[in-house]
Amino acid sequence: MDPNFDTYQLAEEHDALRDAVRALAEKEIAPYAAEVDEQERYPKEAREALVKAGFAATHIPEEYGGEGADSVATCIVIEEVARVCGSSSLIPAVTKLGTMPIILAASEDLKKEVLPSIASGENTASYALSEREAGSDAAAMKTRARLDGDNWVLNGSKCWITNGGVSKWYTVMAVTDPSKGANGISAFAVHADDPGFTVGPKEKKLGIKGSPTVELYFEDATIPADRIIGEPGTGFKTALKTLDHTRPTIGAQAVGIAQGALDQALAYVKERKQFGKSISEFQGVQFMLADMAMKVESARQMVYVAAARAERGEPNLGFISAAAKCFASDVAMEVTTDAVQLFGGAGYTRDFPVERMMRDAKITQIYEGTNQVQRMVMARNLLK
Ligand code: COS
Repeated sequence: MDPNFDTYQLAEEHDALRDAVRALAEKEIAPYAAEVDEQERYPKEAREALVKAGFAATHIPEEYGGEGADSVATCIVIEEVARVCGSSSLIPAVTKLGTMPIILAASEDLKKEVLPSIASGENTASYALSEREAGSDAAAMKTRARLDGDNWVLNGSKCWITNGGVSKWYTVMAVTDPSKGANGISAFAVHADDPGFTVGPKEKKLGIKGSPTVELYFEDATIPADRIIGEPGTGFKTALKTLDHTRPTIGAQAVGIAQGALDQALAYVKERKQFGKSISEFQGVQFMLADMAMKVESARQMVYVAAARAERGEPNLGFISAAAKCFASDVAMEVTTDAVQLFGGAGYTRDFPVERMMRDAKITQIYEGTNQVQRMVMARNLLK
């Protein structure tokens, strides 16, 4: 056997991409991260910088004007932005989430209608699956869509819509045949200007405060018939297939937030002196740092494997995408909490970024499916 050790590593292009995104993130996104959080405002500087550099929606295929970057590359972009600002990393992450149903299942005409303006950075997209009474049990949704001549007419509401109000395009799942349960749900592309569609006020959140989270309302919202994504009744499967591709991106966001907190902690413990020496000389501190770095690296590897498998179009992505998201987000919560601990009292103040990172990490255990749902998905895959 002649093992080829070159195969289990990132491509040179991935390393170059990381360097480029890290440089941009540190120069053009990090300086605004605290302000974006404090003022709960959209990170417009990050959006502009990402668009200008071609990093806002790298996953869009070249035939629709995009970069055609592979899934690992898109994870690297999200990870490096998240390392300095969790809110800003949702620009590439949620745009992938909002457009993936279209990329996976829409007609060629609909792809051509939606994707180019996302690829250029002119527009972003959001994903609308959850409702107030249908969170983990997504198939229990109540929003209805009925065909009326040449139009679909939608009624109901969606909630927890990340970057809602900013996005121009929304992938919306709605019931078209209530007698068929999950197989009576269809997916639609809704535009912000469609009549009968409105956006509610922003939620007041613990973290990712720079990313608006809103409700969407559909009151006889009327869209052209050809804005259905795929065949009627396929919307729930498209929604779950989408999550198979995008849960690794939340894993990437979590890895980035954790790495950011670890880097801050490493710098701080070298500077901070107690008992007449740098606290980095204490073995208790060293063991914490080692554990933090070990967990971040494990999470990173799992995220890239999940993304690579999604990129190859492998079947049965359920286990690995859920595992990557779940593991990485649990790691992010642990590592950011430990980073605050290493900063001591200073870590609990907004003078340093680790308390923001700890607050931002929490959502990664909740959205794109709670980590309890991820464990359900993993267990179902193990037992089937
Ligand atoms: N890809 C494609 N199809 C899938 C799939 C996947 N990954 N997983 C399941 N399906 C299919 C099933 O095979 C089933 O189809 P058939 O009836 O034809 O066999 C259908 O989809 C429904 O699946 P299932 O019965 O497993 O659905 P449940 O209602 O039990 O829900 C969970 C499954 C809980 C996993 C799903 O509702 C979920 O992921 N919930 C969390 C939602 C979420 O992530 N929300 C966050 C929104 S984004 S911020």
